[in-house]
Amino acid sequence: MNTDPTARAARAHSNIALIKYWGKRDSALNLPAVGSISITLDALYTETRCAWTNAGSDSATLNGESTSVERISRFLDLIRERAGISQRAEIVSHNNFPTGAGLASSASGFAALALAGTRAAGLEMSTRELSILARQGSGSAARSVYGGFAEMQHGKRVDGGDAYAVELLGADEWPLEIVVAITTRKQKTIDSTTGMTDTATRSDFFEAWVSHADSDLDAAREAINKRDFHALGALSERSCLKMHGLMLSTGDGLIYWTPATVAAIHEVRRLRAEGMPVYFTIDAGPQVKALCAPGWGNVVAERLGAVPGVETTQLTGLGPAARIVE
Ligand code: 2P0
Repeated sequence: MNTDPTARAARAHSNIALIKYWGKRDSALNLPAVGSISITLDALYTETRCAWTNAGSDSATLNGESTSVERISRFLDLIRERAGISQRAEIVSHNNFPTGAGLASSASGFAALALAGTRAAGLEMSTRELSILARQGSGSAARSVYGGFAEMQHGKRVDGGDAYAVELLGADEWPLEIVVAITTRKQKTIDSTTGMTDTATRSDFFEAWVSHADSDLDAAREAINKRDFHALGALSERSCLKMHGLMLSTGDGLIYWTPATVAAIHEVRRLRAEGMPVYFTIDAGPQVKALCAPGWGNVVAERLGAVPGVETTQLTGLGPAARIVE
């Protein structure tokens, strides 16, 4: 039970984008250049406790180890400003999955922090306001405020007031299964923020990426509304490959894949050729996520687990919205 009125803990789940976000229209406000559509994952989450204290500075631990507070403090400033407080925060956070390895730990992390931090400061925000706040911590965090299927809107306003996510479907309305194939637990060397900021100025393909994004979103929304698994799967693979093409065309080339990533891609296509309803997607990291029609996760996990270089697989369904746990 929570006995401290200035402390709250929240749990938020990671998400994976099926239609990808890559690129910003405003770095200071963290406004995305393109919208995105994601699914929230049940098995992967962050739990974060925030206590506002009279300490001289913010402090944070992640999985029991002290961590840099620079980005966290900038985010906490937004909550302090909104709540009219000047206290510092003590943040204790746990990820139940590898951090910074292409599994969207910043999405679940900033969504959990946004909820715990605002509630501990006595703020009751609408889900939309929370999504706008979480976005300023990390673009993908705007989506982790919701469960099931969420769409992040790029918005048009310069102040970002219309750049928030909305829920498209609840988790139980289309119970897809996802197999996460982990190929390495190492942290990536180029974080997403740096990578996507580079892309806008150092890829010849950026304008083409942005100009096709809305039609991909329209098609994916339609596939979700119709529960058309093959249409959504094909759009997801294509969005993933277009994003990685964009990354490869950035400067010297942002290459997040390893040989095991490529082997897993081919295995997913082999499974599909055998008649299984499965498609892949990959974020800014080497892990492969296989999107499976309901009931197919176990067999896909077994086959992906046997791919050389795949360390382990994890099967998950769609998860719930961010929520207070203490
Ligand atoms: C996504 N990714 O849509 C894309 C696909 C990774 C690849 O959003 O700079 O950590 O904090 O807004 O949210 C990862 O980027 O980047 C991401 P910032 P974020 O899920």
